[in-house]
Amino acid sequence: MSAHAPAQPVPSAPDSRTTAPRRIVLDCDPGHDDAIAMLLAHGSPAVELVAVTTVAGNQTLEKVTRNALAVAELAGIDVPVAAGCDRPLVRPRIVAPDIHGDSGMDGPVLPAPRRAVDDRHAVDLIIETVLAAEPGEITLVPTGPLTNVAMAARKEPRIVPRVREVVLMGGGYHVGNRTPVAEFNVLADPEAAHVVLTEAWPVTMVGLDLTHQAVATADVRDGIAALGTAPARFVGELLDFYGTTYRTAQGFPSPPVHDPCAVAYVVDPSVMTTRRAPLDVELHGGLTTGMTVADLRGDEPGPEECRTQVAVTLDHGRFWDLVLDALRRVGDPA
Ligand SMILES: [Ca+2]
Repeated sequence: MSAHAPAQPVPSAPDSRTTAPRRIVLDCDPGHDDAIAMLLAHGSPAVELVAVTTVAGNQTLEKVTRNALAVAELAGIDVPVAAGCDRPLVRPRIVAPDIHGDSGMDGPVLPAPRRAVDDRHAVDLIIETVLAAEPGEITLVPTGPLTNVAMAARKEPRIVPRVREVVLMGGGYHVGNRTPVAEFNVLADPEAAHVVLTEAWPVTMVGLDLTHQAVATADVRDGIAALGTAPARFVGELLDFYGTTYRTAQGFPSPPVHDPCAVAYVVDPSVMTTRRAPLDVELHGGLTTGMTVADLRGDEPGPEECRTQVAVTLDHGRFWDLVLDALRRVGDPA
């Protein structure tokens, strides 16, 4: 925990930002829960999804990019979808077929995307989007391994003070999933996670401590089914497959839907409580590589001392209301 840069003041906000939608870039590896994160972002008036970028994670880059395009197709999401890094910065690639299947999004029949992937590399699209916007306008929401976001910060450091905040799904301060202490996204590319957690931008880590509360119970799934639209049926089919793998591989009676939690925090920060804490990731442990370490000792530091915070407690009912409201607004695109 020695390499903490001084706290970065949040850039002064133009007045319009208090009412204008929060503009986000979703950097993802669809992924059942990434797909639901895309739908939540698209259907929420409080955020404007400006780009989707993909990274190798739950499956290979080729598969997760195809999945992102398929979700964009079925939900009528008309923003650039750009492919990024096909492997971690340093380590061999790991994927998660035990949870997400061979396609990375097994379960539903996916529509054939009519739209092509953007010509730009995801890292360049992130950089261009942040530099083209006003300072403090763009929020980065990574829901896969942090390779693209770390590369963007290293390639173009001018983006760092211009990003409003990084709200990431990854890590956990008291539990792991891929190992006893490491969460998949962080374990997949811990060096990238180190870069992102220690850059001089505000970071909210929405980790397993929080996302394990976001379970898709039978009631939730009934509510989704009752919507009756094609995107809602798609989510139902995603949750059928994902619920089965989570039961068999991880012993969860109902599956935790991780990635939309990060989007939900941007949509409405009151959906969860947070605690400010210095954060870093273990890179050299024999048993603990990829573990995110939060310093929760003593009083909670102020924002001037500490740029990083962890998500703690989710309002389960409010969270699923946000997801259902978004699906209702997505409707049944032609
Ligand atoms: Ca993901």
